[in-house]
Amino acid sequence: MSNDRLHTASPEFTAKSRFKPEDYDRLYAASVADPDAFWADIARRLDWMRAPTRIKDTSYALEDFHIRWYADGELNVSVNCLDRHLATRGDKTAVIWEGDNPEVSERLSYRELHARVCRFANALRNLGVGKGDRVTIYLPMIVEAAVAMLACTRIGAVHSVVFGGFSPDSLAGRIADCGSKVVITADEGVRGGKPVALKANVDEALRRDGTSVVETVIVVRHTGGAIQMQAPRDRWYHTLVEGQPDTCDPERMNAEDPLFILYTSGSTGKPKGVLHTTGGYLVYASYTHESVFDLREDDVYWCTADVGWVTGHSYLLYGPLANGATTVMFEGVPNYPDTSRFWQVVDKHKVTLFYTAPTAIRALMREGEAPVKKTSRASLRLLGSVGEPINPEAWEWYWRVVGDERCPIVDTWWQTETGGILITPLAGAIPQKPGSATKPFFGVKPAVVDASGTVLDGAAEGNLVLLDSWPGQMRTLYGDHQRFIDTYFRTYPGTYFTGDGVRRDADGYYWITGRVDDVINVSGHRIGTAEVESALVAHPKVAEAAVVGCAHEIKGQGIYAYVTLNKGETPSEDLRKELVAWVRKEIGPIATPDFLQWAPGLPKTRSGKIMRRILRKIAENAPDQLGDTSTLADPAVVDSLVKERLIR
Ligand code: 6R9
Repeated sequence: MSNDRLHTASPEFTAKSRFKPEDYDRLYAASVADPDAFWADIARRLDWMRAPTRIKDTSYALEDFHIRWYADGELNVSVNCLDRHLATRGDKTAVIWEGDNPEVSERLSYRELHARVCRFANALRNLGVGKGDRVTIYLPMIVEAAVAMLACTRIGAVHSVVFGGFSPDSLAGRIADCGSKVVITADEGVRGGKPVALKANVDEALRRDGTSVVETVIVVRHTGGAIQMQAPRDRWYHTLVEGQPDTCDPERMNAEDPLFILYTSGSTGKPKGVLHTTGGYLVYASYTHESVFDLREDDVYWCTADVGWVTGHSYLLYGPLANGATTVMFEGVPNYPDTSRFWQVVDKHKVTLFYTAPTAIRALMREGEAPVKKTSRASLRLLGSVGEPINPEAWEWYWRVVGDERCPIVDTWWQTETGGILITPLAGAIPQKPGSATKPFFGVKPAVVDASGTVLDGAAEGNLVLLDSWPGQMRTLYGDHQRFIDTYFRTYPGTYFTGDGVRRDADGYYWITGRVDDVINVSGHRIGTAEVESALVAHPKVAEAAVVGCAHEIKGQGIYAYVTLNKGETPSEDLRKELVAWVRKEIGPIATPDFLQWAPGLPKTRSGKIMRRILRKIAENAPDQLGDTSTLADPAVVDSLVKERLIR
């Protein structure tokens, strides 16, 4: 092993862990040598209405492209997450809900959750929602979000969860793209003591073009805040479920029937509707959840992600519930009422497995050790990280201060597109190096390629591709299969291109270096530079805009915008604030520019292409590394941008 700091799980941990140090190489080799046999065996963990006999049927070759897993199998996701646990785990807690207000929490047993899901599924069916219909869910982190998602799966409807922080415009685009008949929302959300006007945002969204497909808006009464109900479109959730039977016939779904759509940012303007299907997704989410988190029957598992992101789908809801685990759902934020909140919740519910994002760790790290150390955290036994590269300092702090040097850390690399974790330590079996996601999960074949697509061996740095399919892989972009193939399978033919850069060290450990496309990773959330640019140029005073990522101490990456105003407009502090607020309103608070520099002109090639490489270097405060500027149409533009740069 190289001399990076190695963390090996303690003998106490390894004594009980699912995987031992000697297991990984052998199991991994078997999984890639005979994927059919391996994944046939793993699929037995689910309850199938018809067991699959066809296992892996995939080809990345452009002339014969297809991805099918378990194609003749039939199952229902809600049955796997609920019904099958009733006999043995009916009274076990399925969901612990912890409110934004620390005084409010709720525990739901598998039996109660099953009944609530069935009642709502019946209500949806009564509204005419059935197999294949799309349903948009725009809810805060409340139990009804889990109920709504599972109810959709019960009746074969395809959910599209939209994060509650997205603006009416972003919501409208997502509703229109998939043509949802029904939108499920709440009067208001509440985060850090402040209300979020969800229903008002839906009202606003439904005034936009393309949203007239929506027939019904179902509204959960959560805060009791004042809202407008518009008859006959708007219906209260509580009146719809009243009197509904607490059983509901589950729809028989083919393994390849769509399960959900989740929109994510790409390198071009329009968000992409990533589509996952039923069988392969659930096999993969449940198996990785059990393996990576070393799940045991008595664990209390807490993933802090919102259900609006893929992590909230696979590792807050579907993975844990398919495994019969107890999952914590937290409505609030890490710093409310104070910065001890995460650890107070850990102590309150005796959380054993904790999964969060580096941005949260860095933000809490800044507050010092005291808010952590005044809590016990003795229940914790494993920690996880996801969403962006974790810097070694944050890793060591997480290990030392949060985990008291007792809990292994799993740094899990994956994407909305991958459905589940692809590169990760298995805590008992793979020693961890701070900052490295370590090794591929079973069945996963990563490779490092150079710019021309040549696969590099041994220690190497380049772009990360996957050479073969795994069951949790996305199947298409909703309504645009060609874009799916063009985006992921054409750059390096025969492989799936992740959009990430990577280094593999001499020990075969993978170190993700970040996005190599025009996607910025802000606090673990993907923002396309093109999305922010089109929001900026939509402002009447803006002529042109270019957006790049910049280093940000807490968020990992920040948003740095260069803006050229229309002739006759003058830059001012007020206008700067106005533009920043404009982007927040157009896309949502997560897309708020951190820096906005006035640009008299943008550096362009003679053919008119903006040279983002140069803008990135200026935002990195590296004006001496601009590289070749000989193709610039007007080099003077760069000098003035360098002089006026906002980060020094
Ligand atoms: C699950 C999720 C995916 C992008 C991905 C990469 C970054 C996620 C990471 C990581 C380094 C990790 N990313 N986990 N980078 N180490 N452990 O985050 O999905 O929102 O689609 O983002 O996030 O750049 O390509 P998604």
